[in-house]
Order: sequence, then C-alpha cells, then structure tokens
Amino acid sequence: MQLGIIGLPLVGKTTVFELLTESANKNLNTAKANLGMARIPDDRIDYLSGIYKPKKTTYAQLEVVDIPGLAPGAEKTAGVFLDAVRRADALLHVVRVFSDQTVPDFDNDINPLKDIETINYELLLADLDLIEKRIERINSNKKKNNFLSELALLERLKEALENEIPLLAIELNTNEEEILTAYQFLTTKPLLICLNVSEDDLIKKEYRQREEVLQFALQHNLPVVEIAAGIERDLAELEGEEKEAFMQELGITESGIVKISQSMYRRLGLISFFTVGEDEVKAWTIEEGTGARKAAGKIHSDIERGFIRAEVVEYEDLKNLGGMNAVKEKGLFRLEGKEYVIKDGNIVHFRFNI
Ligand SMILES: Nc1nc2c(ncn2[C@@H]2O[C@H](COP(=O)(O)OP(=O)(O)OP(=O)(O)O)[C@@H](O)[C@H]2O)c(=O)[nH]1
Ligand SMILES: [Mg+2]
Repeated sequence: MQLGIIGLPLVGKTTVFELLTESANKNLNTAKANLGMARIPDDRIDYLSGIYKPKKTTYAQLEVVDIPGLAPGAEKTAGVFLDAVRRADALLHVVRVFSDQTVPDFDNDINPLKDIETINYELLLADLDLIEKRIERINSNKKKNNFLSELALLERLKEALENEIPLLAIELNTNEEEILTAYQFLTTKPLLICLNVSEDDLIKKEYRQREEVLQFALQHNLPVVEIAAGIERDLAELEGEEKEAFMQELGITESGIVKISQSMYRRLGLISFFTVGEDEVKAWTIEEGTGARKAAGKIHSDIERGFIRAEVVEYEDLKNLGGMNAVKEKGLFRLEGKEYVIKDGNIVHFRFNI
C-alpha cells in the first residue's frame, strides 16, 4: 500500500514527506519522486512496549512517495505526475495556506480552494481521457455487442466526470466493479486534503477561505487535516517536556502528522494486530477483514501453512487488567480458528506446527 503526496509546486509536500518519514534534512531531490516509510504512531504499541520492555519495538508502517509538484499547463511534468499518482493507493493533497515572503507561490496568490479544484480537475481530466479513449475503441470494434454493458457503464462514468463528480462517489454493483478492475482510475483513490497553514493561522484557527474550503470538503466528502508543517518541523527536533511546552504554547494538542498518518492508514482499510514478547512488541498491518490464517502469513509463510490456532487477547482487556497473567486468570483469552477475522488491536499468538 502506498500513499502519494501530491500538490502544486512549493506548497510543502517534501516538508510533509520528511515529517511523515522522519527523514528531515536529507536534502531530498525535489524534481523526482522520493520514496520512504512512514511510521504509524500508535499509543497502544507505546503502552505494550512499556510493560514488556522488549529489545525491539516496531510500529506499523506505510510507504509514502513524494510526487513532484504539478504545474498546470506543463505537459511534461503532468505525465510524470499522473504516472506516479496512478501507482499510489491513496493520495494526500498538500495545499498551501501559509504565506511566506521568502517562498514564491504559484500564481502569486494564496488561494487554497482554487488549488484544491485545480488538482481535482487534473485527476478528473485524466480519468475522462481514459474513458473517452476506451469508448472510442469499443465503438470501432466489430464485436462491439460483446461490450455493451461496459459501454453503458463508461457512458455513465463519463457523464459523472463531466459534472466534476469523482468516480469514488459513484455507486457500483459487483458486476460493474468487476468490469472496472482492469482500469486504473485516479479519482477512485481515497483522498485526504492537508491544509498547510502558518503558525498564526493555527493559533487563531482562522485563515483565508477557511469556511469555503471546509464547506467544499464537506460537500465533496473529503476529509481535511490542518497542519503547520513549518512548525512541526521545528517540533520534530524537540523531545519530552520541551516539546510539550512548545505544543502547549501553540495550542497544538495533536501533531498534524500523526493525524495524517493515522487517518490515511484507516482510509486505506488497514488495521493492526499486535504480537508481544520480551524480544519484540510489533504492530502488523493487514487489510480489514483478513482471516487469522492469512494474517499469520504476514509473519511467516510457515506459520500460515502450519496454522493450528490463534490465541487472541483484546488490547483493552490487557490494558484494563495491567498484564497478560491477569488476563489469563480472568479467562479473557480465546482460541480462534483459521477463519476468525482479526480485529484492530487484537494481541495474537499463533500456534503452528510444521
Ligand atoms: N513558512 C513556512 N514555510 C514552509 C512551510 N512548509 C514548507 N515551507 C517552506 O516552503 C518551501 C517549499 O517547501 P517544500 O516542502 O520543499 O515544498 P514542495 O511542495 O515539496 O515544493 P516542490 O517540490 O518544489 O514543488 C521550503 O522553503 C519550506 O521550508 C510552512 O508551513 N511554513
Ligand atoms: Mg518537493
């Protein structure tokens, strides 16, 4: 699963990428796609690590790619941009709200709503282009009659796109979903808007076009996160009390970066189960709905093959009782078979035999 960071030039994409992947000051090349891993902060892992004191603590991760900025009208970069977007599973659109005399802005105008629409429009156009080409090809095919249901579907999607409705918003039946698996649309990808505001905006909770942008997002069912990337970059250099004090001063209760990584993880339909022990406390990433046996395969194919049972404990039970022994004494410990659907926060130990 890959998260693509997109946006116009000089909006703070690379800054957000560096924050997500904890790779600040690496002097990243901004003209090409940078690839990295984002750690998904999880206070459940913090807690488990606190009680097991393992040699190693491993958080869930998500692959992130910093996609070069899209300058509308520049055909060459548009190709690179669209290719990279096509490979991503979800998109984070960084929108510039901060003003800074030293950072030139596109169009010499801070206009977040317009920027959101500009990028959305590029994605819509790319999908429309794909659909029109396909419709043309079907219409010129001698066996056109074999493709009538696909054609009808494409006409419907085309009409939606022409009305600036992203394909994610279209209800599809299973048959239609099946038809579309062959396509790689862009407006079907989960999209999160990240408003990169300045320090003052964050404190005042007010900035240019705030109402309009939030209204637009609500209308289009787009989640929004506000972040002051510049400040978070400074925050990332601090630790402990110093960090707390600075956050308090700014009125930040939760880092925007934490919110982004956690909500992208959820939007991608991903959940975590945990394995615990003195060697390692680890969060494993699976898609929601994954069965126990398949989840075991995340750890090792041998465990999947030789799967016997999954010993499952709820994180909340462990936390409430303070330790695994108390959980076992209370009998809050289950043995589950291979079809059991693993839940977010399950602490699992797999029994297997090879
Ligand atoms: N004041 C301020 N400056 C910021 C903020 N975020 C990023 N910048 C600055 O804006 C400039 C561009 O930031 P980048 O993160 O490189 O932006 P980008 O979108 O990756 O830019 P391109 O890759 O060139 O399109 C840098 O000088 C950053 O230090 C912010 O929140 N506030
Ligand atoms: Mg960049």
